Parts: sequence; structure tokens; C-alpha cells
Amino acid sequence: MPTTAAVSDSLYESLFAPSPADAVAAEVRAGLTSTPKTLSPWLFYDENGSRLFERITELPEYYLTRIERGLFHTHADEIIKHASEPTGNDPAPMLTLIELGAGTATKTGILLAAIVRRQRTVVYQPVDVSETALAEATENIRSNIPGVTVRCQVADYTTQALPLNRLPNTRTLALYIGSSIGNFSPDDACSVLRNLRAQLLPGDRLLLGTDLVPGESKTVAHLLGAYNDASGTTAAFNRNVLVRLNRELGANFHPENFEHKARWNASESRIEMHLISPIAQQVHIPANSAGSALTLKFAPGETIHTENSHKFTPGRIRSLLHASGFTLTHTWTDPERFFAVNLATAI
Ligand code: AVJ
Repeated sequence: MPTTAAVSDSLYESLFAPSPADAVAAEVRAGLTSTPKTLSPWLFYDENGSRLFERITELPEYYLTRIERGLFHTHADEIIKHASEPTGNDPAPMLTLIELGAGTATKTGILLAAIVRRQRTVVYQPVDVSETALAEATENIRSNIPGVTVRCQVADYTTQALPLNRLPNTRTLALYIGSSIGNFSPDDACSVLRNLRAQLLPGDRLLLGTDLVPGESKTVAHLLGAYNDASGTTAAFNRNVLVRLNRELGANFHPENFEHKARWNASESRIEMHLISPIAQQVHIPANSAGSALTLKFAPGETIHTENSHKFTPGRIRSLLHASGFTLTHTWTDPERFFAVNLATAI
């Protein structure tokens, strides 16, 4: 049963999951001893990194958040109407909202307000790895939108069971917005959505936000600008991962000795972020729970690949959803087709 599994899984996780410090040590060792060197993007989001990301979402060049928010403003009632559509066995379903990687949930309020207009009350379950972000989300929603009951859950939604405390006769609408799905390789994106699907019932809905490939109006220059902004905020966000490793692992990176670089990889349809070492240098990481001390050597021009941000075609979105157990039913995009919000039904 979904409820029992969720409870015992989270109990198991709280008893036996590696502590975050161990997870950082293990992830960093694996990534920086491989060729080419990599660091996983979840490492960006310490307190300072989360703050820098919030600033990125307000930059003029970073169109993703602005356009997605605009799509919600324009289409929230229509999105919620379609998500609440009656089916044979469920003539007037009430929605429960669950959000993967909710962060501070600033855009979600628009959708919650539309749900409350339609059904008066709603249970909202934001899931995130960051406890501080969830506290902010809860405060933000509780004080601004009457009728919402917030039940937050700290969890890694990519692998863990979700807190679906389903009331009788409700339909779950799962939100996975902001193009967070873009951080995953095509195979991993499919696994994340399948993990979600496994915890839903047929007829439940998914609202997926996806950044789009360049097209008639959108150019590669728009993409590169969004990941290499004039104020240097994205560069600071990228380098902050090295600051984090110095603080948490006692490493001795000189972040100013690494250059921020965003490049468009057309064959993989993704923006890549790298930290380039323009000079030969060595970095030391003391022994930790993941193993003995490390001396890392960087050749001039060598990079650490810190992030992939995949960009989608409509066909790719459709096939990814289908391969994960969903059917795409509606897509909303801006007139210039920079970004898409997609509604799908669990099959
Ligand atoms: C949070 C993964 C959607 O890929 O655009 C922003 C992260 N990285 N600027 C993205 C990010 C650099 C962002 N996602």
C-alpha cells in the first residue's frame, strides 16, 4: 500500500540514510577523481548557493522563471480546470497538490490561488531537500493564501517515496516546474518521473515545466545569456560550489583561479556549465569519511563540468512523459516559444 510504504521508507531513511556531510564527501570524491572531472549540480544549493539561485531567477537574462510565472498568471484557471476534469469514476475530483523540489514555492502560489478559487480549500505538500527553503515556502503560502493546508516534507524526491497522504476521493496534481527536470540525463529524467508515477494512481496529473530548444525567435545567444549573465551572478553561483568544498571538506580551492563558462552542446541539446582552470594548479582535500586525502591536479584549460541543463522539443517532452507512464494532454507556451508548461495524465 502506498501509505505504508511511504511511512516505512521515510523511517528507514531517517535511521540509515548517510548524513549530508558524508553524501557531499562521497559525491565530490567520485566526481573529481573521474575523467573528465565533474561535480553534481545538487552541490550548488547550500545556503549561499540557494540565495544566489534566487538572485539568478530575478536577472533580466534568466527568462525561464519570468516566462513560466507569466504562463501561470495567464493560464492558471485553465490549467486547474483541465487538471480537475471529471472522469467516469470521479465526477468531481478535488485536487491535492504535491510539489517536487518546491524550493521557496514563489510561483506555486499562483496555482494554489486558482485551486482555492475552484474548490475553496486544498492540501499542499511541498517536497525539497532544503529545510530552510521549505520553511520559507510554508511561511510564504500560509500567510498569503487562506484555504491552503501546508504539509512539507524534507526528502530527496529523485529516489525516495513521496508523502502522499491521500484523502478519499482526491486526485493528486504533482508539480515539477522550473525546468528542474533539465538537470537530468534523458535516462535519469525518465527514472525520476517513473519514481513519481509509481506513487500516483491512474488519472492523477503532472504539471511539468520545460525549457525549450532554440527555434525561430529563441536563439542560442538567448540561452547563453541566461547562463552567463552580465552581472556575474551565475559565475558566482558556479564558483560557490568550490567555496562550499573549502568550508565543508577543508579543501583549498582558489575559486578566483577558475573561470565560469557556459556552452551550448547542440548534439546533446543542453547548456553545460564548467569551471575552467586556465593554469596548471593543484588542490588538496584532506581525508574524510569517503576515503584518504586527495591531491587533484589540473592541467591548463582543464574543466570541472558542474551542470547540464537540457532543453526540450515538443516531441521529446511527449516521448519522455510517455516512457514514464504519462500521456501529455495540454501544453502552454509563450508566443516566442521560450518555455513550456505541460499537463499530463498518469496512465
Ligand atoms: C534550477 C536546474 C532549472 O538549469 O536553469 C540556473 C539551474 N543553473 N543557472 C537551470 C541554473 C544556472 C537551473 N535549474
